[in-house]
Amino acid sequence: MQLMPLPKRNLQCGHLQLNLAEPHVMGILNVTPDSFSDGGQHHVKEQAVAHALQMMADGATVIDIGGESTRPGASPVTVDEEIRRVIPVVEALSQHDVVISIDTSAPQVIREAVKVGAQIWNDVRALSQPGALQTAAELDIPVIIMHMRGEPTTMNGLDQYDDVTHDVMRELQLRLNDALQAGVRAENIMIDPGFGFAKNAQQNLKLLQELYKLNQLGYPILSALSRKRFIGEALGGADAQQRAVGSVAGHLLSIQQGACMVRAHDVKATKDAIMVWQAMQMV
Ligand code: 7PJ
Repeated sequence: MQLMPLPKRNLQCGHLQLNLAEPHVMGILNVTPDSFSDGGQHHVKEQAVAHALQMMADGATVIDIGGESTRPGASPVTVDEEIRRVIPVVEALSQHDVVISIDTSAPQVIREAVKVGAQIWNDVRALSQPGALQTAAELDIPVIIMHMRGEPTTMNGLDQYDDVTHDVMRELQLRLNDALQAGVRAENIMIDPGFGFAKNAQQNLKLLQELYKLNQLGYPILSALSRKRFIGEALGGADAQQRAVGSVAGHLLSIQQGACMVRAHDVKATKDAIMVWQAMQMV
């Protein structure tokens, strides 16, 4: 495993810059009708935009827009449908002072989104779809490379690890190598352990406990465990709506270990926790 100094740098997102020396909240904006935690209530463009503006007021510096549900067993959507859901929202938000991230694996979707103002490619499939590596290199925008095994539909049986943190790092490194090889610039890369993707509850907790180890890979870390099942299990079986405080706790534990961005549904609570952590850091 390659050892590199901890990167604390700026992420250039189009005309906007994120200073990664301080933690950022990425607010989740689902524009899927079957979204597990929104119940599809933000499907309508106006509602989606209003929700994004509220998250910005609450402290989100990035809005992550997703038009494809990646929860286990979710039915796939066509690229056209994803574009139809996502683009109008990107167009509306691009008028505002916020970084727009697109949660997609489809090169066509990110290309269309960038044309209308999106700045970050958040790919849970780590640039594995046909044409994805080349598209990321060509667009020359920040990309989030997440660890997963298989597909959201098949990943649940793929949780055999010797040492989950070590294996996740090794498999992430392979995706990183491919990205760099294809011409993606290191300055544009963020990494994500992929909580809940081909991992059971114990493995997710182990990854959270050892998240600091991912700093060795040499890229800024995004932690995304908002309202996920393992948080609910740690809470003794809380359903998605009851997982906000547990998610804040998990995100703060991630930041304490070096994560510089957290992807959250509950932006205000997350931001408050980060502000307490920052106040402590200042002493
Ligand atoms: C993740 C994501 C994640 C990144 C989703 C959900 C499912 N993007 N998109 N990391 N999860 N980077 O929010 O539970 O863990 S969709």
